[in-house]
Amino acid sequence: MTAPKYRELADMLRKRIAQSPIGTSTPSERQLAEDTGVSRMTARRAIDELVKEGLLTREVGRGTFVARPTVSVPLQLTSFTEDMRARGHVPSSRLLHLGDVPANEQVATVFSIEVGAPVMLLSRLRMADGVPMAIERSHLRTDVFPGLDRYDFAEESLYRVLIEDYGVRFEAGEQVIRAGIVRDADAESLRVSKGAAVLELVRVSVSRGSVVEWTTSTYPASRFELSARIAPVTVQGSVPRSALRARD
Ligand code: 16G
Repeated sequence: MTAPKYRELADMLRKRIAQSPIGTSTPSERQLAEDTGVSRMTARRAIDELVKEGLLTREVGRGTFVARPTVSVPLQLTSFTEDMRARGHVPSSRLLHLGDVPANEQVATVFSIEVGAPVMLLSRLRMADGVPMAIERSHLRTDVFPGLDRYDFAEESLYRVLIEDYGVRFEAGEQVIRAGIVRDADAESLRVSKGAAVLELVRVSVSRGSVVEWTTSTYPASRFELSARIAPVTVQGSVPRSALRARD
């Protein structure tokens, strides 16, 4: 079965939007219908869909524009679930992978374990109100958190599980933010075109002096902004610098 016309049109527009700066004006329904040979109703549905996803914004009497980022990611040790709820969005996830992988050199250095030792890899597509927001790849110590694979992380918050079920007390974290290009394999899930710009947030978090989590979160750059609360606090962590710089 082929996708309805308005979906195809929305996909096409989504790709354009991914490459357009915030505030770029988009063609009107009439213009779009003329340009692409679809009915005005189809053009309207496609635009409606993108407005609903927060990619476009309608301004009465002015037109439709590439929206400002709808979600701002705070630079704090909070979870995706909390961040989204705090902003009035309903968080959800699609599980992409959950299982042990052998630690490569990078992972081994981050966790101070032997190369080849099993570590849990949890990969999820994170969504807000059903709209893809990020792909998160989390590495966790299998020996410190045995049985993590019994959880349904499509439903569960990783931080809730770690804190409540495994007694983790996050005491420090470090995060590096870098610009990148979306991996081909991630483009479709994130609903961006291949080659689109992304922001990668690499987080290492520490509990009781040990690194417990190493997560890379990949956000489409066109939809996000980052905000940091500036506080006069010095966090003393023991995070290996290489962990934050390397790519997984
Ligand atoms: C946030 C964290 C990520 C953590 C996840 C847990 C950033 C950049 N990253 O996305 O490191 O694994 O929350 O989310 O903020 P959860 O508890 O909702 O599963």
